[in-house]
Amino acid sequence: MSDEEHLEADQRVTPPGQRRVDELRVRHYGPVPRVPKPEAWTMSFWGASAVPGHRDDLTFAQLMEFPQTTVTADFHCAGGTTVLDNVWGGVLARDVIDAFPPADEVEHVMVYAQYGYCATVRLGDLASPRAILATHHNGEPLAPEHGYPVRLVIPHLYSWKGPKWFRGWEYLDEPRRGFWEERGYHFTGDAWREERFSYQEH
Ligand SMILES: Nc1nc2c(c(=O)[nH]1)N[C@H]1C(S)=C(S)[C@@H](COP(=O)(O)O)O[C@H]1N2
Ligand SMILES: [Mo]
Repeated sequence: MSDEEHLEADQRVTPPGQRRVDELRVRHYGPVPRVPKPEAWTMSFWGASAVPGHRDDLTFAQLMEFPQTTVTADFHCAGGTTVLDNVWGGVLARDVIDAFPPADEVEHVMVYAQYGYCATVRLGDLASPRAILATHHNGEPLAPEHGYPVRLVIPHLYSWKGPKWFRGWEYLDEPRRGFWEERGYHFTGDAWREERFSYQEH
């Protein structure tokens, strides 16, 4: 539940430089994967794991066995649009981190989608209490173009940090830039600090 939901829309605070729109727009690079059977969808967790060299695989059905929850959150695209009060249903990313923990020194994670899209996130952002591997949006399963069967949402970061068609993550021992971070976008991407572009890092 977002803290501000009880306020009228015109009293709500949104991150600097954002304008409100009523609905999610479809925004992504490349094609929408065809997913005939979500049972066949797999996710992998590897890299600098707590158990060196360990790789974990999870099927969609196994992800569904984690505790299910909802997170109500505003959604901020770095292009400047915000959609208020999305209800995301799914599994908290921190529960998956607890099941497949990183090595102690890990600070960054590369999150992957189908077809190679990836985004860098700080482990602390991925483990934050409202970061969710979402299978549902406003009570319905995700539409194909919005990430079916599962996408990551980290509400306080710009939404490019949340891959649709989520395929897993890699714990990094050295920081590395993902798809947009390599193309001029900010390494950490906190919407409340307006961290849009890589030139702001210096
Ligand atoms: N796999 C994948 N996920 C992605 C992207 C992408 O290009 N590929 N774009 C990101 C960006 S920039 C935004 S704004 C949101 C858009 O989500 P929506 O299409 O559900 O509105 O998805 C994010 N996740
Ligand atoms: Mo975006």
